[in-house]
Amino acid sequence: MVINRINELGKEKKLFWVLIDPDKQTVSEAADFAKMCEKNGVDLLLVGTSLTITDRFFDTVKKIKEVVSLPVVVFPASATHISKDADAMLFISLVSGRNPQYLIGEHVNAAPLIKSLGIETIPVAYMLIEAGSVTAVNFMSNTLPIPRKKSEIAVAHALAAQYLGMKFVYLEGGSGAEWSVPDEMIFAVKKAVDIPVIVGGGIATPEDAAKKIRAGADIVVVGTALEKNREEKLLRRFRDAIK
Ligand code: 1GP
Repeated sequence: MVINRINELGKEKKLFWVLIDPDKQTVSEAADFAKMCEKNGVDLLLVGTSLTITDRFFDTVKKIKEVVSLPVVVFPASATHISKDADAMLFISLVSGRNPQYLIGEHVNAAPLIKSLGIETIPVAYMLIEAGSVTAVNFMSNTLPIPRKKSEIAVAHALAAQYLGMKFVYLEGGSGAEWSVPDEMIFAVKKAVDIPVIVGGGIATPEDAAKKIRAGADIVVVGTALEKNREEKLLRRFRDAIK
């Protein structure tokens, strides 16, 4: 089970996850990048996109799975992103919002197919945090983010998610966000909950990643910064900053 692997590894070290967006690259570019990630210390690959612009999603998951032994996990935007080729999928409820479609609706649509394909699901409380301008995920989900200075609101949501039995909290600025999640908020959430805290969105430099770890993140997710600059050296700098 991927969740056990994450939890075992998480006992030893902080984890570095990379998000691969199939809309931003060809299938073979994604496969080459996945191999580069595996070679340079990435712990897990997420595959996801907030809009589906191309038809590459499923081929990308399949191809990446063929070329790496890292866990490949779908980060779905909706019930249409169910891949039998991935090792698991994040089963994310957008708990910071009050849009029932993303709190439970997409999940109900997805559940029967997930069951019949036997896909592992990883329950994640997904929380959008104000990050400068409106992000794709804010707009597409039709939800308001939690204000940056209101750590106590983030803490209340994270605790509620833990009491509901969710296994991870994901503090999300949104892909390509102007500002990453504030360190004070990460610190407050980490202090309050017992489940691992994932932080992503707008983490543009290894230094910023290190700050998120110091604030209490257990797992850091990087996408855009590595899409812009696919260098092994940068991957290693992120890895060193996180670990
Ligand atoms: C988005 O947290 C991820 O869900 C990654 O964000 O693309 O800004 O790194 P970036």
